[in-house]
Amino acid sequence: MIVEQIDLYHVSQELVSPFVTSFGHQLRRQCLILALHADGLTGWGECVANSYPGYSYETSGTAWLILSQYLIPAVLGRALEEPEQVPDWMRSVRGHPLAKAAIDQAVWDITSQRDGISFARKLAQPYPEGPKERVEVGVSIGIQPAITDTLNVIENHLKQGYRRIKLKIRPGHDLELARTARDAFPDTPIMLDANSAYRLEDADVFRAMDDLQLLMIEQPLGYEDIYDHSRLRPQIRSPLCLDESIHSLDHARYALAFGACDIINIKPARVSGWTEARAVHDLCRKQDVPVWCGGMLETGIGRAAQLALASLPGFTLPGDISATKRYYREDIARPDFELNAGDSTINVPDNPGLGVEVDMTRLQANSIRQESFRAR
Ligand code: OSB
Ligand code: MG
Repeated sequence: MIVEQIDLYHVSQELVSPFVTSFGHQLRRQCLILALHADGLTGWGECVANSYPGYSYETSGTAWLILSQYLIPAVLGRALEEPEQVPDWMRSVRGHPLAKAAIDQAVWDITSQRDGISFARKLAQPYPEGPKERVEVGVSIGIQPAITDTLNVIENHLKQGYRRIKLKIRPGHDLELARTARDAFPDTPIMLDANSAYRLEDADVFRAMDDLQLLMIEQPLGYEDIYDHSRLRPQIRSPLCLDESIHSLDHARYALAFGACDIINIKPARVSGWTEARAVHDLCRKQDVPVWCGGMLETGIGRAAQLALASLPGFTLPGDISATKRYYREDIARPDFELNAGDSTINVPDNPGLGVEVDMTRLQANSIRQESFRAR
């Protein structure tokens, strides 16, 4: 199939509740939605870069520039057979994994539609067991005004059926929060995510959490660091998980070789897409390192693709993939994803491609910029 046209939409949506992390407050969420057209089919991708470069150096604005000037021209007019070809088409562009992942997702979607199978089935083709039908998920809770507010939010989500709780921390809002949450919910799997807010010299804070039975501590140190994490890890008993530091299969290899982590959070966008994410999964699986699928407050388009990734056999820990209603009142894709309350899982779509339908009216209504690019 020849890639004929790509449409870009810059979307801004209101979140159901503000999301506060060590790197900032978010009331609205921006992203880019990409539609790739070939042979009468449309593949969809989501670029999860937001308005502020707090998690990554990329923003929706830089991603628009990199996509429109470099990545889209590198893809338009080309003969697409399998999605595994596409990372090579984009390789001459350094960095910008979140921009690349939008194209990568769209080519996985369109080729699985062409093959008449779900994104998950196509991605899981190398594994004899195939994709899981439903995946375990948890909820990621932002920093609240007071610890008592956090306790209420946890309770509320446990009532909705979520079984694994992730709490965002930052210096000064960490040990007491973790202790109080552990005391209030003694049997709940609880983990913490620092989003790179600490330095190695802060190891005492994490050592003081050794007796809290935390599921893991995610990304305490620098967003590009691997070495200091390898020095922190032997000083603490909680399992250490890397998010921000893993930008590619090579970074995952370095982190495991250095002993920098026990667990990896795989966000497909952070590693340029699903082909690379699957390779990170394969590496970790070979070395018995558990992985889980992270989230970036995705719309239904991104969420469907997260579920496809999390359906692979090495994803043994609950992902940051919550029900649509936890993020958006009215999403741009249908149907909404819902939690199976009995076992804290979400079903993996099994119809061809992503298995969601984009609501064009809502997409247009939520877009602040839109442009189409055609092959010459
Ligand atoms: O660090 O995992 C993170 C959201 C935006 C940016 C970074 C992170 C997150 C989350 C939310 O934790 C996960 C989700 O529910 O999508
Ligand atoms: Mg994280």
